[in-house]
This record gives sequence, C-alpha cells and structure tokens, in this order.
Amino acid sequence: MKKRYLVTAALPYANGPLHIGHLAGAYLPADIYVRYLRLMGKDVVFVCGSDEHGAAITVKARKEGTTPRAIVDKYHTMLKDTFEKIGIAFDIYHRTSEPIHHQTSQDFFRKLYEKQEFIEETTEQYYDESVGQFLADRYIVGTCPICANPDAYGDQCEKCGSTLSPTDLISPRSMLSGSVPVKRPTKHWFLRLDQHEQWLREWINTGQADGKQLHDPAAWKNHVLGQCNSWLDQGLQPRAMTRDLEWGVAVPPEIPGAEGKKLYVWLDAPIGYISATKQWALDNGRDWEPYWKSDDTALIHFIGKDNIVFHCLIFPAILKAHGEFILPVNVPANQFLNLEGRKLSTSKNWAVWVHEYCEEFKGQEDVLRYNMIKKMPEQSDSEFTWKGFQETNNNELVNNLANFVNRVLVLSHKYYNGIVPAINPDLTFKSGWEPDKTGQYDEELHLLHRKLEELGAEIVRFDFREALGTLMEISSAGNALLQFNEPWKTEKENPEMVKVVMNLALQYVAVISVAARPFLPFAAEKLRAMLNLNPLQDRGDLLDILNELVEGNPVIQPNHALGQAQHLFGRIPDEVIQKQIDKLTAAEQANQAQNIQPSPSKYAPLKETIQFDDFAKMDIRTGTILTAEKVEKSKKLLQLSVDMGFETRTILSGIAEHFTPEEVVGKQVIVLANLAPRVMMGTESQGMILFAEDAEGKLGFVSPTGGWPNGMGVK
Ligand code: B3M
Ligand code: ZN
Repeated sequence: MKKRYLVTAALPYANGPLHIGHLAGAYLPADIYVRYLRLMGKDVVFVCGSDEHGAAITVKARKEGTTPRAIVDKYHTMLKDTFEKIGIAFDIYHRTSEPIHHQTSQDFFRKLYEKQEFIEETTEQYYDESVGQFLADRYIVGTCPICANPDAYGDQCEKCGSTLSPTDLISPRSMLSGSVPVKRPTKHWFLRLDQHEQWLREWINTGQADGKQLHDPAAWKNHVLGQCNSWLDQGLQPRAMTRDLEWGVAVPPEIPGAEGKKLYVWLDAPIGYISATKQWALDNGRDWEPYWKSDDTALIHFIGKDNIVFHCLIFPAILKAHGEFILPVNVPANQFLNLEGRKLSTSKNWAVWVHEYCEEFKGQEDVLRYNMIKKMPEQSDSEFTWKGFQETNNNELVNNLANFVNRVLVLSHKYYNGIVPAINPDLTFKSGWEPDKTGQYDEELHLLHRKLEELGAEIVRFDFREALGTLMEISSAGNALLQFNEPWKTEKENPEMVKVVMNLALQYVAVISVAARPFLPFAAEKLRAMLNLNPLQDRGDLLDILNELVEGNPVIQPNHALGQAQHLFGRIPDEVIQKQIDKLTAAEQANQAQNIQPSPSKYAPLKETIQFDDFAKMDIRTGTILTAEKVEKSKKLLQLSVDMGFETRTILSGIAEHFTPEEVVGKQVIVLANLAPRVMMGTESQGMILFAEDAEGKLGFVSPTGGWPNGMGVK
C-alpha cells in the first residue's frame, strides 16, 4: 500500500475548448479516482494545467492573425473555468507558459545533456525562405504517399491516419507562406530512446526495473500494453527533443547551438506535471519531492489513448534518464467517445462543448457527469447520443435516485416531523436487497458496508462504470425497501416496524450522500443539506462511515433533525433534446456547405504552378504487379511486389480499401520510381504507384495501353 498518490490528467492544449470526449477520456476518470482517495483519507495530489506550447498553438495564432500568447491566455482561462464548472477538482490547474515550468524543463534538459542522454545530429529540415523559418512537422503540408491526400501534415495524414515524417510528403509546401520549402541543415538533440528499449520492454511487461517490482502489469489495461508493445516491436529510434520554433521553452542558452532552438512540446509538456506539483507545493507550504521521487508514491497518469506512447515509453524514459524520479504505477488510458455515430471532431464542430453544456444546462452538471461515466470508453470506444442522455436522466437519475431520496424525506417529515426516529433494532421487515428476504437492521448496515467496499474496489481498479452501477444498486435497494414494506399503508397498524424501515432508508440516503461524491459531487452536497449533515470535508468521510457500518452503527443518528426535501434531478423534456440535436444538424450542414467545391464541383483545385525542372526530378516508370497481400494491423495498406523490368520492388500502397489483392495482381501500373524509400509497419516501401482518384475518392488504374514493357520511362 502506497503512502501517497500523485495523479495527473493530460494537459489539454490551450488552443480550443473542452468537449465531452476529453471529459470521458481523461478528466472524469481521474476526478472520480482522486475524489474517492480523498474520501478514504489518502494523501493525494491531483495536478493538471494547460499545455501552451507546440505548433498547434502557433498555427492557430497565425490563422487568427494573433499571437500564441493571446491564444493561450484565452483558452487557458476558458479551460480552467470549464473544469471548475463541471466539478473536476484539481489541487492545481497550472500552465506551461509559467516561468517555473520553463525553469523546471530547462533544468531537466541540462541534466539529460550533462548525462549525455542526447545525441547531437545535424539533419536536413524543411525551411521556408520567404518567412525565414524552419518548418516544424505541422507547418508542412503535402501529398500523402499512402493515400494521396493532398493536405497531409508533416507528421500525420488525417485522412488515412498514417504517421508520416515531412520528407515523406510529395510536393511539400509551407503552411506559413504556401511556398515550396527548401532543405537546410539544422542541429537538434535526439534522446537515445533506442538505448532505453530493453528496460522499457521489461518494465512495461513485468513491472520490474532496477531489480524492483514497480507495478503490476495485470492491473494495466490490455489496449495500453498492446500499443506499447507494438511500438517496442517496431524498435525505438532516437527521437528529436528540440525544434526550430519561435514559441516554447528555450534550450538552455549556455548549450552550444541553442540559439533559436526550443524544447519539443512532448518533452516539456509532461514535465508540466512536475512543475505544477512544484507550484502547488509553493502555494501550500508543502514539499513536492516525495510526490515525484519517493518509492512510497503511486504516480498515475490519466490520458486518452492517443497519448499512450508518450506517457508509457517516452516520458518514463526521460524520467529514468534523469535518474531521480519514480515511474508511473499505472496509465489507465481510456479509448474514444463517439457522438451520434461519428468521431468527435473539433475542426468540424461535431462535438458537445462542455462550456456550452454548463451554460445551457446550468445546475445539471451532474447529469452530464453521470452520462459520461455510464458511457465511459474504459476498454473500447463508446457512443454518446442526446436521446440516450435524456433516457438515462429520466429513468435513472429521476426515477431511481431522486425519487427514492424525495420519498424518504417527505415520509420522514410526514410521520416524524423531520426527526430521525429512534427504533427497536430487533424488529424485522422486508429487505430491499431481494424479494421475500427478511431484513434485520444490523445485518442491513453490514450489507451497506459490503456494497461500499465493492464500490471502492471497482474504483481502485478503474472500473468506474461498474462502480457507478454499484452506487445505483444502493438506491434501487432503498426504493425496494419502501416498495416491499409500504410504510404509507402499514404506518398505522405497525408504526414501530415502519420506524425501523424509515430509519434504515435514511441510512441509505446518508451513505449515498458520501458514496455519490466521486461521481455526482453536486448532488452529494445537496443530499448533505437535505439531511442537515455537515458538508463533506473530502478527507476521510467515507472511511468514517465504513468504520461505523462495520460495527453495525448507524451513519445518521436517531433524533437528528433533517433538512427539507428538494428535487435532486428533474425530467428533461423532448424539446430540450431536440434543440441539441438541431445544433448538431446545423454543424453538419455548415460542414457540407464548407466542403462543397466551387463549381465545376467535381474537379480538385489545381496546385500551384511548378517549373519543368521540378517535374524532371521525377523518374516515372511502367511496372506490373506480380503479387499482392494485406498488411497485418493496417486497414489501408497492400504489400505489392512490382516487376520494374530492371528489378522487382516491394511497394506498400494505401489501396486496401479500394481493391482486393486478387484484383491488382497482373495489372500494369505507373510507378514513381525515385521516391525515397520509407519504412511503413516495419517494411521498406520502394516507390509509389499512381492511381486516378475521382471526386468521391474512388481509385482507378492508370496504365499504358497495348502491353507496354516494364521499366519504360513515362515522360
Ligand atoms: N496536450 C496532447 C493532447 O491534448 C497533449 C497532452 C499533454 S499531457 C503531458 O492530446
Ligand atoms: Zn494518407
């Protein structure tokens, strides 16, 4: 058992608002986990903050004709405010533009530099002569070599999902000026990830490093381990940890060649967890170091699945290379949440923005939390629909929880003037846990104790959907307790038994007022007020009631004066839901309007004019496909062997969704034969096959007529 916990949630880029996918992916699971630890009296620090560097922010600043500072100031404030409104209870929500973060990151870089954890390499990078700036990955766009998407980024093609590097792009152009970039030598510092591959593989799969058992791999999610091992199986390569950028954490100036160089955002951002902890310690007169350097600390990162490699391989390598820091004991990454059958998309405004929700559903923040937990993509992607949101609210929060609480308070005021009745605990009644089960007061309190232990175990193993279900089981059993004993009928003839039933029902409500806290923090506060109990301290409150229940003692005492009943949740009418669905329809129509090409609509816009010399560099040949097979773990790729006349080549082509292997074997094709080879899914692809693509993205073969020999030039 660890002495203390340091829990992090992924630092959101300060270049846009929060949507429900972010909430369900990283922030809500982290909040539930931390709130529970606090209720159990654990020493836990929960850190997050805005990720304010990286090309995504400078690109947005350029697009909006403003500065990166203005962008991050706007969105940091919005993000911080949204997290507060939806009840994510960080101990600190920091930001990486703060000086303490720059200092911390630079100290980290110095340490790795002094320990020779970097190799210095001068490589050819794209440079925009018209702007006078080297181009980071996101600043370069061009044609994807896999699917021929003309607007692929230098690091990723958003159309086919391939991970690219800038030199893979065909006809690269600068995002800054649209001009064709040139290559210039530039020096960067590469972290020797390859040197960490061995211990990372062992640590991920056995939990062991430096002869110590640091974590239990059985407690890690399979999809997390799977993604890490597929990266490890491809072999870890040295990775540049600096960039030529204007905005970011400067490479320590005393290091030769540091001029104009900034830390790669994925080096400085996770260090943001450490600088946030340092700031928290300064703000609270605490010592930050035990939370990051003591083996008694459990370090846990809550993230979405697109950040797994950075949190399970790259950041641990950086922490270990530094030498003074602990490693995470778990990284329970969630999968993705989809919206009305589609992937959430910031750029397409296909999203439910949390700040808009908090505006339009004021006072119903817990309803969104409840729905996000019910639909939490813990092991696989899941789906949010507004209809489902309405049904869940009306059938579960209103008909089960709110209805139960209201009945108990109203009847307690009706029969006992709002005073918790003293009872004879030996009287029996009908238990609410199963039909025809005789209930005995002490035993029922022990049953509540067991349910709370079950709920705790589910939270500790990150089964938050299960844990929410267990909470609602308590409410359902409470409803059944009333339903089976019908106090409204039996109170006259059997008042003493009814006192026991109503007292017990009040124990259920008091237990829920604490156990609901991690999931429904606002409702928990309302329940405390209805019961006229002290507000939760969020420090051991659940541990206290567990200690009472295990002894068969009540949680709310006889003769205690209750507060007034209030409606915990209200029904959501169809028109409210329809309004939200209309908003999404409008977003979809706006997208379609934006995507409609200017007429003639079926032709792609011409690219910018090139010189003959540009074309002359390309060596295009005829070839014939000899064999074709699907590439394991790739939806897009076929691996082809192509007879080039003068040799046979292996070419990976992103056509698996267009043609079966059988359809392409024997086809004569046109091949861009002098395209730099590149490794994809572990195989080197030596060239690119050209296809025609129509307005709907359908591909067609392009080949010379009349059985042309292979290897012949195409001019
Ligand atoms: N901002 C990426 C993201 O928002 C990045 C997370 C950093 S956590 C150190 O997905
Ligand atoms: Zn592509």
